[in-house]
Amino acid sequence: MTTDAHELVRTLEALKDEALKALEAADSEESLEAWRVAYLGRKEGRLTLAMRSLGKLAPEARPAAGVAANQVKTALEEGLARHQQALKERALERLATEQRLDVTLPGRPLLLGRLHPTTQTLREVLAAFTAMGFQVVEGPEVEWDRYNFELLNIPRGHPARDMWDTLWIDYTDANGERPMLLRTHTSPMQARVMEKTQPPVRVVVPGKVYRYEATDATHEWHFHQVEGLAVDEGITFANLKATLYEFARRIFGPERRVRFRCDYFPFVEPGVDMAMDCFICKGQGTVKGAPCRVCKETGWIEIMGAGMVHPRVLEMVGYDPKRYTGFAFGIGVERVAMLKHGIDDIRHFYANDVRFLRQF
Ligand code: 2U9
Repeated sequence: MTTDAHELVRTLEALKDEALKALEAADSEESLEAWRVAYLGRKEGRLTLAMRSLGKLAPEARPAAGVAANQVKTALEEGLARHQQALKERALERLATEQRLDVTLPGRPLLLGRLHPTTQTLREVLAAFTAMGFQVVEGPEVEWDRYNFELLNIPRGHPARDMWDTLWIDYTDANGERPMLLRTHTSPMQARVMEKTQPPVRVVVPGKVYRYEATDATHEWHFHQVEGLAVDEGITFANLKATLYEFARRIFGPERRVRFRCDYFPFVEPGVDMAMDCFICKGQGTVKGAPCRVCKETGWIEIMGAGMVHPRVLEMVGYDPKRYTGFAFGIGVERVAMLKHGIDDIRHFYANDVRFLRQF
């Protein structure tokens, strides 16, 4: 061998000693990989660079130096494989001792979400009406005075406005008036539908409504309504009764009976309050001799308001009240859910307590 060849072999031997020593210190997958790149890396690995200089030796010196270089390479590769294997065995040992894994244990159940009770009831109510041919439409929660009140026959300054304690939006128009509000009922959307389309109209409008009032067990400052409207030629109070009777039976049981009594809403004439016989005491007022708490001994539960659309409301949206008649109704969704599930306080719906919510 030439002097150059001897020198290269010595360099290779020194590299081997250094590399194997460094290998002892590598005790993780990452450090083993860093070691492999440093010594055996295909581009910049130190052994790779050293082996490249074999080409610079005299041809007769190459075979012997080449053999030495290959031995070093084999030693490094075997060292690496040995350390990788040892690392794997150590990890397995740790699994078996420190973190015992019982693969026969049943899996942890996934926490499944569910629909809020208001949403469940809302969908049931809507399903009852869509089955009878009503279409579902939704409208804005921020409304104009015109749609929330004026087009519903509740002009400015009219005392009937006191029926709806209103949350006004802090916006003043050119006349110095505050015409923007949070809708107090979903009725404005029925007015919008009538303004845009000609009869026949059969819509139900679900959504959130707002009232400026103190909360207690039966009042919230926001709640959900489903309101409905049917306008066509020849619609009568009999259609109203049949539709709402069918609704009561679908939601509260096929044996339900209903009762209609006069009530006042500015947008209907006549207006009615619909009650159904109590589904707990079957209209008796008592359960096993004790007073029925659900209907407060009356045998009846008031469930919704309704009426024949006021001719002036039809006129204001451009319908001819001599040709068209209609009926409308309004239901409080939380009230229906409270009755169905025996919930005694409307505030539970908005408290976001999973102990309440997971019961439905
Ligand atoms: C138009 C015409 C008429 C909707 C109606 C009621 C009667 C009613 C209440 C029930 C419980 C609201 O949620 S509640 O507090 N609603 O009693 N709503 S008639 O009548 C309309 C609506 C729109 C254009």
